[in-house]
Amino acid sequence: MAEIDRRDALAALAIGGAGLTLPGWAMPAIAGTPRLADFPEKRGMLIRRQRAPLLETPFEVFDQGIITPNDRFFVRWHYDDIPLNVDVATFRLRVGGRVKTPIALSLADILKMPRVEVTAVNQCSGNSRSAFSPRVPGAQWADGAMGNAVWTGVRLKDVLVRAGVKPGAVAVRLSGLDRPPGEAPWYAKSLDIDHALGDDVMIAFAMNGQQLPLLSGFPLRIVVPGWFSTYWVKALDRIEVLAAPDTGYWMAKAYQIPTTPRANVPPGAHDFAKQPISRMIPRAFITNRASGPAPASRPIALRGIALGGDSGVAKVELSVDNGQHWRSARLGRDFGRYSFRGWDLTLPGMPRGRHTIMVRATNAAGETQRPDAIWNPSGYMLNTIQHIMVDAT
Ligand SMILES: Nc1nc2c(c(=O)[nH]1)N[C@H]1C(S)=C(S)[C@@H](COP(=O)(O)O)O[C@H]1N2
Ligand SMILES: [Mo]
Repeated sequence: MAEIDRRDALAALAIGGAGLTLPGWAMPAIAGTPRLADFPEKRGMLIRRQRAPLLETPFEVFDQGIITPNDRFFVRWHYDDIPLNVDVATFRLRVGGRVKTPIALSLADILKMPRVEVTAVNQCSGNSRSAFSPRVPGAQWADGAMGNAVWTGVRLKDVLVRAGVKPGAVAVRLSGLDRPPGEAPWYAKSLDIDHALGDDVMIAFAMNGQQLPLLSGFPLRIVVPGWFSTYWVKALDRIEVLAAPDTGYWMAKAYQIPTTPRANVPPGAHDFAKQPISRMIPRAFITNRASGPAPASRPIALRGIALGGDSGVAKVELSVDNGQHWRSARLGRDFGRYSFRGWDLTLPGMPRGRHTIMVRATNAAGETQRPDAIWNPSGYMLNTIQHIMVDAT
């Protein structure tokens, strides 16, 4: 069969590349309209919405390892019409706009380019939105609209250089194979030209050493380490170099945050200076226990994960006295500044009664977390200190 031949050709190319042995490009397909039973690439997810899919990672997955497995990785699409199959032989990534030569790259072309790899957290801007009080509209995510993976691909910069960026370019717009209903605007996000031409931004074709699941953006997705996932455009097939800032809906209207520290405004406020959401800020979580009873006077072993945002995790600390004193946790292996970092700490036994255990992360730039609530009308960027309650009996 022709399909199999094409697959083999691509597999050979993939295996010939340095470092990664990608087990060939298979042509994935999800039959028909995704429904509960039709997410074959994922398992055990919290289904927040069927169409367009919003699938949350159950929190216990984060206690099982620093890397989030592909089949447990959260999924978020804005529009119903998402790619349900992709022909790996005819697929092209087009680069146009303010370039010397518009180009169309096949997957085989991309597999021949120099590869880069990064371990990075992909976190939705609205992760933990269900903790906003008063409640705000949007997906009521708990803390599982995030995940950490090893991403392999090519630099966006290298693809842009192939097309040749012309003077006067100010931004790069990225969009994918999903389609809006009617006249709604295509899902498209832009990065400033300097950011796009930097070393970090990647066009990934592999996630944890495997091709991307369709739901996670097969065959190519943008990875913007340290930035919220709204910029991590999935099923990327179009790159457009712009000579003026992107005034499209998804940059100028959606995903706006207050310019205040921690994007925090008084509950109910709508009239404030805004800017597009961008970099992430530190967060820490306890993963091995939830609120509940514990024997009094017995040590409590705790472990969890932290993320630094756009710089690495420098320390994770816990407090049992409402933040008056903090004790440093031991940090786990360092997978780089954009990755989750594991931590653990055994707290001394506590007297009978109710105790609050707080955990906070501080990043290498000295940014940390605060205990007070955050509010903004879209429910973005929550990083309030997390806590659990322990009833020592
Ligand atoms: N093409 C496309 N890319 C997209 C989106 C989308 O709707 N379409 N949603 C973005 C948002 S808001 C998030 S949170 C992430 C989710 O990535 P994931 O599904 O791999 O978890 O994809 C981003 N990339
Ligand atoms: Mo998102």
